[in-house]
Parts: sequence; C-alpha cells; structure tokens
Amino acid sequence: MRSTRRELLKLMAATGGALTASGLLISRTSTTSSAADAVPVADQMRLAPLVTPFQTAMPIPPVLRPVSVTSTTDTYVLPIKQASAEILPGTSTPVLTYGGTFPGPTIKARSGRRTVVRQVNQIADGTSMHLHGAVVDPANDGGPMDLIAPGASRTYTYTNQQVAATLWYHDHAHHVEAEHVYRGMSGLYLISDSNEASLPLPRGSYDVPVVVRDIGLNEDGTLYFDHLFNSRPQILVNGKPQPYFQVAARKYRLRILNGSNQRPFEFRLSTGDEFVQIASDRGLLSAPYTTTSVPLSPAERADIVVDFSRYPVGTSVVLKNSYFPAPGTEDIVRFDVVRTADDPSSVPARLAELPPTAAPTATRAFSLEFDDTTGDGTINGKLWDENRVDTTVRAGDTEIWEITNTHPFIPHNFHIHLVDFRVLDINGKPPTPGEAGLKDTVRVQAGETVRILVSFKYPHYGRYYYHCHLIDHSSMGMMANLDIVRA
Ligand SMILES: [Cu+2]
Repeated sequence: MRSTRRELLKLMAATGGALTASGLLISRTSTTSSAADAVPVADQMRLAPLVTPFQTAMPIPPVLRPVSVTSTTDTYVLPIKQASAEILPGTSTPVLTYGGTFPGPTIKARSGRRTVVRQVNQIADGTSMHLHGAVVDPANDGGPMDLIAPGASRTYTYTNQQVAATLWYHDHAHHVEAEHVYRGMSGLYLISDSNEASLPLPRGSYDVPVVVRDIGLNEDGTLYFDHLFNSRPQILVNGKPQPYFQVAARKYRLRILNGSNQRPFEFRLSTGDEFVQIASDRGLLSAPYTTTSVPLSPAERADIVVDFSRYPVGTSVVLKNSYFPAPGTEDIVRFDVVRTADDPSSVPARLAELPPTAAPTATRAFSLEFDDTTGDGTINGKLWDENRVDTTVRAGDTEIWEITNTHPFIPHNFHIHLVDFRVLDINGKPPTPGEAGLKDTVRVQAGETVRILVSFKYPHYGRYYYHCHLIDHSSMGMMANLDIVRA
C-alpha cells in the first residue's frame, strides 16, 4: 500500500493523529522513496493492539454526591489524584483523575442553584479546572495560569445562571492541559431547569451520558502521549473500549460529548436510521432536528433521542463514526435491544425558546494557523501570551466573529469562555438545524471560514479566553486573551 508523508499527515490530522496497527504497516512498508516518508512514529511500535469491540459493558460515570446541601447550595469535594483504571480487560492503567474515576464523576446542577466544588490537588503539576460552557466570573473560570499548586486546595463556585445543558469540566493549566485531559482529567456537569423538566423527554435511566474519546495505549497498559505525532487509535466510551450497552425497546436520550483532545467524530447509526437531535452545546434546540448524523469536534456536545422500539428484541445497533475513520475507529458503542418497556416519553415539537439576538456593532476576524514543522498554533499570527490583551469587548455588545482555518488539511475548532453564540454561516452556507442552537464551540474545518454572532450579555467582567479546542493546539499556543469591560 502506498502512502505519501503528506497523506499520512493528513490522515493523522484528520483523525487526531490516529495510527492503527495497520497504519503503522502503511508507514513501514511505504514504497515511496523520499526520506521524508520516514515517519517518526517508531515509539508507536509499542502500542497495544486494538481491543476487539463490544467485549465490555458501557459503564455510566458515577454521579457525584454532595457533602452538604442547603436551601441554595450543593457542595462537593473533588480531589485531583492519580488512580488506576481498567481500560483494557485485566490491565491496570495509571490515570490522572478527578475523584479517582476515569472519566470523572458527573456533577448534577440545577439552574439558579449554586454549586460549590472543593478541590485538593494531589498530583505533581499545577491544575486549573475549567467548567466548559459555564456562565461564571473570571475568578471561578479556571484560567490557564490560575493554578492550584501541588498540595494546595481551591474552591470553585458556580451560580448556574443558565438554561439546562450538558457541560463538562476539565483541566486548563496552560501547556499541560492537553496531557492532563488526555490522562483522564474531565467529567460531565449536567444542568437541569424547569423548562426541561416540563418536557416529556426520556429521563432517569433512559437519559444516558456517552462520553466518546480516543486514546493510545502502550503494550504495558500505560497511556501513550505525544503532543505532535500522537497516536490514539483506541476509541473509548465512558472510559471503556468500544463497549456494548443493553437497552430496552423504547426511546433513550443520549448525551454525547466528544471528549477527545483532537479527534473529530461524525456519529451515525449502523442501520442508517434517523434519530432526533434535541440539544447542542449550551442547551435544548428550539425544535427537534431529525437527522441521520451528528458531527462533533472536541468539546462539542449533542443530545440525541434514539427510538429503539423500531428494533425487535435481540437486535443490535451500532453507533458508528463516519468522520475519516481510520481502521478500527468506526465502531463507537453497540446498543443491544434486550427487552421491551413502556415508553411514556416523547419529543415535543417545541423544546425551548432561544433568546433573541441583537444587531452586531462590530466584526472581528480571527485566523487559526498551525505550523506543521514546529507544532505551534497561533491566532492571527500570535502565540498565546498571558500578558497580552488580544481582544477587548464591552459587556452588553453583540459582535460578529469571523474565524478562518488557514490550514489545507488540519481541522480546528473555536471555543469562547463564558458566552454562548449562534453560528451564522459556514463558508457562506447556513448551519444545519443541529448547529443553529446555542453553541460555545464550533467546528472550523480546513480552509473554512465560520461566522458566529456573539452576545457578551452576561454580567461578568475581566479576563476570559478563546482558543482552538483541539487542546493539543491550544496547549501549543492557539489561544488568546479576551477582556470583557463594563460598557
Ligand atoms: Cu486547532
């Protein structure tokens, strides 16, 4: 099989650097003669073979129990510590965790109720927990230099002044965030509200988190990590390799998070059947969107409702990845329909009233650039500098931000702290209904220009950040400072 270095780089970029065992074979047996084809992936020879899919049951991440509950506040303790996880059956893998589990426990919050999270940093590096998608003041945002030193403790307070949404928390300590998150430092944070509670959507055990990510495992079961030529061919769901999940023949709400560092996914059912997307990053869509696929770049979320009553008991349906799938990365999770069940749930025609948008008062352009030789990521030509103010906006303003990915084949995305935004167009074309709701992270594929409408409507002022959320890129500099000032 022939492969040029450029094609290999393209494959690696598109798949988050995923080289499977067969990918290695491609590089080793390449018949092209250029010395440039000597791909520096020798270390990856030690990668463990991919697990045979569907051997392990998909676990549900534990829900964190508060240590105290008052009329206004739920308080949690979430130590940051080393632990071991059984990712490969019978093998212990050292991981970095929130609370000892891989991924971290799910925190359930209620719109308008306060959540307090106390942390003690028991690992050797400084850490900083960012609650991705949260409307939060800068002191509790988990900035890249706002570190919890090793041995120190910290309390984060979240007021949850926002609508129901699937958020997630993860480390943001600059330059080590990519490795920390890769090694396990993330978890879900689910906000509910009265509107969502009034809807007849699937709930309880029929509301299921599906945290999808990739990983590279060495033969000894340790995690393989490399910023540039990362090799992450093993797909995990809720911490287990390509598991199965037993379901009843009824509707389920699946809260899908792309928790990968770099790998984009496009999810489909193996049957090609339709499902219904009901939410994106920052909450419910205005109306359900019936589709056969949902694309998610790293950190994006989509809640979908899949009706398994279409399938007889005994049937299996696989959630597949159709985004440039390297061999072995097509299968995500297999749903096995094992029983019938009553189903009082339904998906109503109206889900939420999205806030009105205001007329923009400014347009700004942001260019995402990635240097193939150094691995540096820049925005408008600049590496992140903690002391430089890149963008200043006035609270209350609405702006159009125009984001361009200049690279011919590497995908990026774009995340802004604090705010939600609406996607106006992608290369001049309107977004799908699945991407037209409240977003905080948007895909920016190679060569694309994406325009978003951002309203800085929240009463919080000070230092925030925007960055590519392929976090190996932001870790290498593709991040900038945003100051929100009082009007
Ligand atoms: Cu990027």
